[in-house]
Amino acid sequence: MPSAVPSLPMSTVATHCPYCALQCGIFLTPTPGGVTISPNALFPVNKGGLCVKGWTAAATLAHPERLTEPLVRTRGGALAPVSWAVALGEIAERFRAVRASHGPDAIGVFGGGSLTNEKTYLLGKFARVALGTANIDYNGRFCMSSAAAAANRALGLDRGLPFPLEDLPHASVILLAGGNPAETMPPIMQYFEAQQQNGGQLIVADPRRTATALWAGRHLRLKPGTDAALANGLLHVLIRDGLVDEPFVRDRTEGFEDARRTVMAYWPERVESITGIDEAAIVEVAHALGRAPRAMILTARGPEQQAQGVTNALAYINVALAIGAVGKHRSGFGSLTGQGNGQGGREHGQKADQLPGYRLIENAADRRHMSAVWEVPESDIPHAGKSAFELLDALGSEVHALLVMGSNPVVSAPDAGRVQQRLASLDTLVVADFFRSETAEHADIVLPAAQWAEETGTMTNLEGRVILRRRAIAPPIGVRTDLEILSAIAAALGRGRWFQYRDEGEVFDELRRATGGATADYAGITYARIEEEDGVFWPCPTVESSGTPRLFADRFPTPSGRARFHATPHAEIADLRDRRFPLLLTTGRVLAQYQSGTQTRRTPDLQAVSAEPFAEIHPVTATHAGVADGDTLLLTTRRGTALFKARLTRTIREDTVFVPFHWNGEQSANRLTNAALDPISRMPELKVCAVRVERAPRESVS
Ligand SMILES: Nc1nc2c(c(=O)[nH]1)N[C@H]1C(S)=C(S)[C@@H](COP(=O)(O)OP(=O)(O)OC[C@H]3O[C@@H](n4cnc5c(=O)[nH]c(N)nc54)[C@H](O)[C@@H]3O)O[C@H]1N2
Ligand SMILES: Nc1nc2c(c(=O)[nH]1)N[C@H]1C(S)=C(S)[C@@H](COP(=O)(O)OP(=O)(O)OC[C@H]3O[C@@H](n4cnc5c(=O)[nH]c(N)nc54)[C@H](O)[C@@H]3O)O[C@H]1N2
Ligand code: SF4
Ligand SMILES: [Mo]
Repeated sequence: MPSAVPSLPMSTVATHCPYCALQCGIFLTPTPGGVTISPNALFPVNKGGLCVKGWTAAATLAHPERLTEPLVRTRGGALAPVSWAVALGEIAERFRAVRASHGPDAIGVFGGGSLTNEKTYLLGKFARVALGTANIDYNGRFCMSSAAAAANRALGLDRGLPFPLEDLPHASVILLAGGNPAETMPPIMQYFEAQQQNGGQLIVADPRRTATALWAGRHLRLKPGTDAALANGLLHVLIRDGLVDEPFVRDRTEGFEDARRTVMAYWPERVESITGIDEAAIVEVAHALGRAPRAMILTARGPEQQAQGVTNALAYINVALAIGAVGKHRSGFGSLTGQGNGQGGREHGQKADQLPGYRLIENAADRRHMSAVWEVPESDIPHAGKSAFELLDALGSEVHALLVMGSNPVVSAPDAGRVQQRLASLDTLVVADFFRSETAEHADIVLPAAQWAEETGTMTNLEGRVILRRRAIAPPIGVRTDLEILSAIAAALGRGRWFQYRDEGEVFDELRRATGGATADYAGITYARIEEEDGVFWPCPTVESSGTPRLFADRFPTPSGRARFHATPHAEIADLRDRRFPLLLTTGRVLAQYQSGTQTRRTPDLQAVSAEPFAEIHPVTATHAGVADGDTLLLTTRRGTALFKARLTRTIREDTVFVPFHWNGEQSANRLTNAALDPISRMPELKVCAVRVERAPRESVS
């Protein structure tokens, strides 16, 4: 059905890749068969670089499996096409019924970090103003909520990188903890390459010698779940050897005593026994950081996706503060955001405890501001609701209807077997997506949504740079944008008055008003400015402001103006090993697949590279388990089982097995993972649990 994408008589459009947080600049040229993609060499972030996902992103637009009609589940149990009027009527009727019998909080909303800022904003407004529910959250809880919570506590502000990527090449030493950007955002490697060419050192802490670790001058192959111990060990050595930046600690921080007392017990020998990293290496890395004129510490999902994710991130921040790196030019602490709009996605109100611009839903002044912007009484704005996993876990008990927009939790949520059961116990599941994702397959109503190239909207990349995606082609006939979908459901519920927008720009203008004066202030950002200036960094309070590429130079936005050290004792992982589950399982990504795979498993060129998941296992461990390279492995955890092809490699620790999470069914990593949550961020422990590995019995290998 190539005609599914009628191309408009438009010329080449400068826009951005639909996938990760780098938001590489691309050119889209409409052609009779669809569109062609080429890199935008002038865009300052990717500078002409693209990864294989960006190059192939057009494949999802004219895809034969593209949803083009709403679907409603029939009495017979199948999903059948219906008109928009029928689908919207059905949603309104079912939502009203749930509300009548269980109250407004019984309708949940689950969003995602791939949604534009406009969608994120409108989804938050839709939940509070159209549905009146407290229960809205999003997949970013599973992504970097730990880093966000840590940055807020320690630095007073959460912006993934508080400096632009152009600072990286000037850092003398970079410690990258638990990130594999050579596969997860390849064009960023040009910055690390330039850093090394300038004589800088890159140190990677990862249980696997990844493609990124191969680039690094030094690789710390730590045991999964031990980052806080490593960071505490580094701080211990910095203090012991007189490498703390005392003027910085005195003038710009508080709470150093809390950190000092904690790390006293983390002498290198003990840290070696916890982390598996050589005592000498710990001392050398501490010295390298402490002596570097410009040091950076970057974290990614490795340390963050743990039940002690906030502690891990705070422990790394302690080190960055102790050496005086934070707020210093071309130095600092940052977390690499992941999803296309992982940054903006958490700023504009799809988190259970937040209103747009990082306003807090429990703060009276913030509520008053939003009541004025939304033109609703302040008392009508709900209070804080449940966080992502808690929301999913309440399905069928407290929450009876759910709208999912921009996530595929059947594949991506921890302990996915349990999540699947919960979804099945709902009265009503509504999913808006481009494809019949695994979650859409469980839905009662599926709504066909427009994709990135078919609509306009802003995204905020990993640097805090707000960029603009321009519509290049029309959506297939029958498909609506998410903004249109939300407005239409609101109208069907009798709340249309609050959702009248001419176009995306009008939603953005309301977002600017909503965030004016808030922490993540977008008031001065306009579509025109973004295009003229290659993006604008928030906070940007006025149209005269040039935006803020670098934060924390003079003060920290904490009550005292100082950054805060924390006590960060290392804890055991939540799901401990024993004789039955003797190994550690960790999970992550591969280059040619994206997230739950809805888009990339439908892209033939990517399937050609990575059609199937695998389990990385050390040859010594494989021998113990009696498995050979290429065997089908049965992985069992306390939650479930899954099958993966064995990939024997000496790049992984002997006690650790790695699997990617992009697949479903028997190949689902998340049937194995542990939903133990971080007490502060509510982040699940996706990065570590106990596992048993054996060769799959014959009958399960079909
Ligand atoms: N190709 C591709 N690119 C993507 C994505 C994708 O799905 N596919 N997703 C995007 C998104 S949303 C995100 S969040 C980013 C994620 O980007 P990354 O954080 O780079 O990706 P991950 O593979 O999840 O995890 C990084 C590394 O953490 C290591 N690790 C595991 N356990 C630990 C531990 O306990 N401590 C430490 N220090 N390291 C550990 C893993 O071995 C892995 O190499 O990627 C983005 N880019
Ligand atoms: N085991 C394990 N699990 C993990 C992780 C891990 O490292 N290990 N990482 C976690 C992380 S970091 C993340 S970010 C999550 C991501 O996991 P998910 O939340 O599942 O994210 P996606 O797979 O991107 O899901 C997006 C879905 O929404 C659709 N979609 C994309 N854009 C839009 C849009 O604009 N509108 C609409 N209506 N639909 C859209 C896509 O087609 C897809 O079906 O997974 C988490 N799960
Ligand atoms: S690095 Fe990220 S933004 Fe760039 S092309 Fe690849 S997926 Fe797209
Ligand atoms: Mo993510």
